[in-house]
Amino acid sequence: MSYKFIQFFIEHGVATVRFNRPEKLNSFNVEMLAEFRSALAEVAAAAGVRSVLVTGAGRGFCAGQDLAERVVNGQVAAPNLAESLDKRYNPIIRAMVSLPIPVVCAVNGVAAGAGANIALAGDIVVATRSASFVQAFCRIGLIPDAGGTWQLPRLVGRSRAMALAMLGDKLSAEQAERWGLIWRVYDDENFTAEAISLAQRLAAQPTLALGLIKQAINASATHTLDQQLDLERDLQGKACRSRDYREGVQAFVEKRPPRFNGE
Ligand code: LHQ
Repeated sequence: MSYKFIQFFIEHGVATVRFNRPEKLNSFNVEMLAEFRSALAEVAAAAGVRSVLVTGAGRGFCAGQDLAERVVNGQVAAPNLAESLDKRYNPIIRAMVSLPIPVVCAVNGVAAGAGANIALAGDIVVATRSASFVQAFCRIGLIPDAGGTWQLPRLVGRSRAMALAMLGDKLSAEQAERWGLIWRVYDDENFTAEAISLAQRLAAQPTLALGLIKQAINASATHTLDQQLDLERDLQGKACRSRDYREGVQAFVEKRPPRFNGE
């Protein structure tokens, strides 16, 4: 499929989605949401894709919902945002989380509203030093959506989650890294190269095991220790039957780097 508001390409096992409405800080219109969802479906169906890189063109990552779309003839139209979440945003979050390969969100600039929470749905989130995160929802009378109320307290604890959501202040990438909201900040001049290299490194890892790691860590959010021990037993039972497990151990005893093929 060809896309108008995102760029999508697969190279060396990495599928890249770049939001591409830079003049609107990559805010989501209906078409762009549909395109992002379709690209994620392409990734899920493609053979040989072993990691995903989600980033933005220009000075923003994504400013959330395109608010201009909500205004008709100068008036804010009576919206059904519940339907918009059900049909558009929630399937995207579910698709990102259920992909059995790592998703890197490379936050190249401001990430606001649903744009911030789509970033946080990534498995590894990195940001350029000048980037920022804004739970902008309360500024316009909304609540954090796209998984924000689930992610924030788990990532930074209740007190910080509450203040971020209720005040809607900009959080710098550096503070986000210090708080554990994201994995790492890179300097602006190295950012693109570092993000690509991270996605490529993940694509060369034992993909099947990485998918099982993702499943286990995500499940832990709602599991007891007993349930998690059972899940680890079941998933390790799968991991040890993979070709990459045999290769990993073989390479270790032969004192050479492993050559994982993802199977
Ligand atoms: C924008 C936007 C934008 C349109 C910047 N829309 N044009 C909502 C409803 C439906 C269902 C589900 O859930 C949601 C979820 C949401 O995402 S609600 C939250 C929506 N997002 C926001 O409230 C953020 C609005 N944007 C901002 O607060 C600022 O633009 C930030 C803090 C992101 C960046 O500030 P600046 O760096 O000062 O940039 P700017 O404000 O000058 O924006 C640059 C351009 O981008 C500007 O256009 P213009 O033609 O004047 O140059 C903005 O109008 C446009 N833009 N965000 N969401």
